[in-house]
Amino acid sequence: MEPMDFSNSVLVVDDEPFVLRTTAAVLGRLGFAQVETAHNVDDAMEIIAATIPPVGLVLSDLNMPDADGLELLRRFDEINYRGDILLFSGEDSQTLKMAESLARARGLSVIGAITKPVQPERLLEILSQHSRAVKPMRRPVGEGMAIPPVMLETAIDNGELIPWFQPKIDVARRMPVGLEALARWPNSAQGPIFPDAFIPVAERHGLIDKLTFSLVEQAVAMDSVWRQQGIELRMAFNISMNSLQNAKFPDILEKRVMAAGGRIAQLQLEVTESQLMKDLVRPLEALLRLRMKKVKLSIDDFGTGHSNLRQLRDLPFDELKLDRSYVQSGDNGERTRLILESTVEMAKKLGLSVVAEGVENLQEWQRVERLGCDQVQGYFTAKPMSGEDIPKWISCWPERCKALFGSY
Ligand code: G
Ligand code: G
Ligand code: MN
Repeated sequence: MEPMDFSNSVLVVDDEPFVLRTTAAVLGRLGFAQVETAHNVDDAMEIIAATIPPVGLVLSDLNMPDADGLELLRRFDEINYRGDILLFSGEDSQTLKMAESLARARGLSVIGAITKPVQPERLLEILSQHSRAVKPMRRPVGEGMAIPPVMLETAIDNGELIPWFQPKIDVARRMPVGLEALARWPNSAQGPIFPDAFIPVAERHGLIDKLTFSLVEQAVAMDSVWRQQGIELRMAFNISMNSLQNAKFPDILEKRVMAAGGRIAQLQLEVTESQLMKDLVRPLEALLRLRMKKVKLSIDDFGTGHSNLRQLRDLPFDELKLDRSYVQSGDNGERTRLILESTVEMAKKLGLSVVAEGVENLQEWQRVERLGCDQVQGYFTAKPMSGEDIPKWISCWPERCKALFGSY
């Protein structure tokens, strides 16, 4: 087991001053150099944003007036907090367990949930069991790369950001039916930069429309050439929620697509579920307008946000893309399987086509096929590739398909 790193800050969140003082004292005795305290969620978030060394561990009470520990978990999720979390509460252990699973479901790193009062021995036991404990939190995505917005803008203007494509395969026919365009910046001054780093910068600095339109124009131009060669695949683009805040976005997009020689009705647009649920009213106008232009709409990364299918029923979507965390958690047992089964079943009843993302092997393919997924997108069938490689990939597919599936 790795030695514990006590050089990061620790934060204790509790509304009771006495608990704060005693817990902080215990942590100090355990060897933490810097112990911060917050008596509510807002203060906690400020401390996390401002403290150096970064907060690598948060101990939080579940029950607080106003915003409680569950709210804290939601806000951690929003900022992508990557440090460890230890929950404590006067609640019964069942409630604590459920809070723990909620935090895990949000992708947070929970190292334990204990009942109050917090015993020093119990705390030490948990901390020493976790070699991951007390590591620095990940910086907000993109910030670590420190991409200056002017550099990104110049790169977009110079066409350095290009679309790559990942095929979507129809499960029943085992044929490619679509391509998802994924932004790539292969030759920046610092080498290749991935979308996780530059998309947030583009969103923060008002460059996301410019980026999207540039990719759409390039991809649509390639698509027209492919169509002349008889390759007809629906092209999908990821659309930021920022773009959909603007009711004019659909019209501008349509003009750009036409200028590049394509038709907007041939496109599919993907909106990430977790972004979607934040503010439904404004984007709804843009989404409806897109639908009236016969664009196909997808909910991306389904299962990472907190919507349910009933909320989605009234939104104008055609397709649901199951997040790869569901698709890949194959042997996670009965409950995951049940959730998956009923999600797919309900989605289909609502008339949505279901795409399984992140299928990496034949076993996962078979599983999502049994579930009734309509399409698959994943490394098993194809990794994202450059536009130049697409025609060749298409022509090799029948051969490759035989090799992949064998006698299955
Ligand atoms: O290939 P992958 O690493 O390409 O993409 C990482 C993430 O970046 C995915 O969540 C994907 O949706 C997002 N992404 C990729 N290209 C674009 C794009 O052109 N626009 C937006 N908004 N997101 C993109
Ligand atoms: O837009 P979305 O968030 O769905 O972006 C798709 C992301 O998933 C891209 O980053 C793409 O490179 C990645 N991806 C596609 N197929 C697979 C796969 O089979 N396994 C893994 N790990 N990632 C995948
Ligand atoms: Mn996508």
